[in-house]
Amino acid sequence: MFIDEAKIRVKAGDGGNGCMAFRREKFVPRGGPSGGDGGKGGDVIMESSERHNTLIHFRFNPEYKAQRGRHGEGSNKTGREGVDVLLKVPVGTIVYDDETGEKVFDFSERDQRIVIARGGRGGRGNARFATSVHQAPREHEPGRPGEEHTYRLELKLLADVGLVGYPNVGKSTLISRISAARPKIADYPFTTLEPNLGVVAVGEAKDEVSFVVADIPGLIEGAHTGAGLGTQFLRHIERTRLLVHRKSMLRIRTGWRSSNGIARSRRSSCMRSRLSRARGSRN
Ligand SMILES: Nc1nc2c(ncn2[C@@H]2O[C@H](COP(=O)(O)OP(=O)(O)OP(=O)(O)O)[C@@H](O)[C@H]2O)c(=O)[nH]1
Ligand SMILES: [Mg+2]
Repeated sequence: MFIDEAKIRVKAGDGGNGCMAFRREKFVPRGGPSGGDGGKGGDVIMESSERHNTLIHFRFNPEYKAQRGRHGEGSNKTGREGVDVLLKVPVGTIVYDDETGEKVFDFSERDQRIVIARGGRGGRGNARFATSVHQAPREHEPGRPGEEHTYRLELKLLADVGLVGYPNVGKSTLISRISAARPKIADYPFTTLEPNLGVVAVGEAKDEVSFVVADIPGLIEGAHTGAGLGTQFLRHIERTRLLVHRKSMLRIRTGWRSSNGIARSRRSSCMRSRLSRARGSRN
């Protein structure tokens, strides 16, 4: 299943509280303040990775919480920092703040890393408040809360060339011939339900150049109003440098409705059932 949209809630760890303590030891009278600071809460970090192709793991698991920092302890012991949470996203993912709609980051290369929720700072323990004129401070701070956000993730495949055209014109056939991609090819419309990527290498091994081609589901008249599989897949070819529009000569001669020699009634019932299945798998 190809999932190209997801919504996630993230919560960074809260900071640990600062501690209030005084040193108490035999032969050390008035040992002084010794409350340690709280530890910092864990961050939620997002990193782009080439090993991931879809956002499906976020669809099934949309909430992430980093560990809180531990509280400070006596004997000037600082609390341990909370462990960070690392979320991997495919290259081409765009992160939007769900509340404001603002674009937060665009992962266009691999191994890019951002902090999407910052952990809270630990509170200071009472040892930090000691001064020459205030030698037994009882002040200590609570830890700060970690940031909490809801993000909308959108995946746009990064391809150099986009293949567009009516259903069944041979877009998938073309990508299967010029690259190692093996999409499903069949003699009926809407064979392709999710985008396919193929890498095309041109030239001799030494000065070989390669580019990525994207094959998307077919578009029909009225796609902008939801006909066929709609236009939601167009975002995958939004960033391409070139669009290749495939046309079927057969279709020009006979008209799209009676193309490929399939009887109109059989073809349209086959198309309807495929469309309803495709819509079902999308929801
Ligand atoms: N005659 C002829 N048939 C072709 C050519 N290219 C593809 N076909 C046939 O056309 C049919 C549809 O090919 P696909 O590659 O599945 O078409 P598509 O555009 O990807 O279709 P959708 O994914 O449904 O949008 C298949 O039966 C192919 O064998 C061509 O250049 N000439
Ligand atoms: Mg296809």
